[in-house]
Amino acid sequence: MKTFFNHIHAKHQGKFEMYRGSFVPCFEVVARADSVLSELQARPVGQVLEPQRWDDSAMTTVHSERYLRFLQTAWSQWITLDPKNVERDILPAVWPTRTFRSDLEPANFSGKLGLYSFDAGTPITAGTWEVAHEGARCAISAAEAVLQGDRAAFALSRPPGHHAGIDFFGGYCFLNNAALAAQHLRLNGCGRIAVLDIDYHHGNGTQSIFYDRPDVFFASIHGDPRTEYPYYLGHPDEAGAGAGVGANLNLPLPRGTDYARWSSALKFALGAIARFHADAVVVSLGLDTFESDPISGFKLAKDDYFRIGEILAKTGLPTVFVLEGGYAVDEIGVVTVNVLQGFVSC
Ligand code: OKP
Ligand code: ZN
Repeated sequence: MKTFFNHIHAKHQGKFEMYRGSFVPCFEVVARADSVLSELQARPVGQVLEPQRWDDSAMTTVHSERYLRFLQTAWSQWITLDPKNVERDILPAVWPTRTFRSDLEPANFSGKLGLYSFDAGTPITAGTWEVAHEGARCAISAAEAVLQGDRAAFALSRPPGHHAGIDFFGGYCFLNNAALAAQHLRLNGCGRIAVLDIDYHHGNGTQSIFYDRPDVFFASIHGDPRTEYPYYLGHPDEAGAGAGVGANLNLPLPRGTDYARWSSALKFALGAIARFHADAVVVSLGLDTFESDPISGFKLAKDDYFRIGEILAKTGLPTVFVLEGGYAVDEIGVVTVNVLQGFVSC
C-alpha cells in the first residue's frame, strides 16, 4: 500500500486553541504525523511518496470559490491589518449564528473569519493554506493510486479534514481531504462511493458536503454529539436530504465504549455500505478512538487496530485511507500502522 505523505506539514503548527476561557497549547501538532511516518519506516506497508501536482479546479466541486479565496489570502490580510500580527495566529471570535445573514461576505477581516469558521480551536498560521493544500493533494493522489488499480492507498495528511465543510473551517480542519478523495473517485469513473468515518468525532463537514447526494454514502461511528464535539451534528435521525435520503448513516456511541461494542457498529456500517453497492471506500481514519487519547472517550486498545484493518480488508473494495484525528502523539504511529498492517495482511 502506497503512502502519500504531506512532506511540508510542519509549516502548519498552531500555537494555542481556546478551551474553557483560556488558551491551551494546540492538540493538533507536527509530532502526530512524524510519529506515523517513523512507525511506517520501522514497519513498512509500501512506498512513501510525495503527492502529485493536480489542477486545482476540482477543489471547487467540494469547496466554494469564495471560501478557497479567503483561506488562500487570510494570512496576507492578517499581516496587512498589523505587521506585528506575524507573531500571532489567527483565531475567530465572532460568528453569524441563527438570524444573522451568511450570504454577504463582510469587508472586515474578523467578519470574514467568523463567516468561514465554526470554532475558536482552529488557528490559521502563515503556512496553513500551503500545508492544507498539500494535504488535500495527498488524499487526491491516494484516490488516484486506487483508480490506477492499487487495492488501497494511504494519505498521511495533516491537518485533518473531516470537520471542514463547503465553506467553513473548524475542528483543526480546513480542506476536506476525504471528501476531495471521494469526489476525485466520482469524477474519474467510480459511480458510487462510501465514506466511512471512524474518527472519534463526527465528520460534520463530510456529512454536510454529501448530504443531498445519492451517489456518496456517508457512514460515521463517533462519540454521541449530545456530549461530544462537534455537538450540533451526528445524530441518528440524520438520514440524508432530497435525492440523498438513505445515503447517510450516523452511529453515535457513548463515552467509554470498548472494542466489542465499537466493532459491532463497524460491522453494521459495513453491512449498509455493502447494500449501497459502493465501488470504492474512503476511510476517514481517525485514531482518537484509542484508549489513551487525551481529548476523546472510547476505549480501543492497540491490538484492536489490527482487527479493524482486517475487517476493512474483507469488504474487498478499493480503499483510500485518509488520516484524520488522533492526539496520543506517542502511540498514534503504532495504532495507525496496526490498521494498515491488518489490512495488507488479508
Ligand atoms: C478534530 B478531529 C479539546 C476540545 C475539542 C475540538 C476537537 C476537534 C477534533 N480541548 N476541540 O475530529 O480529531
Ligand atoms: Zn477526532
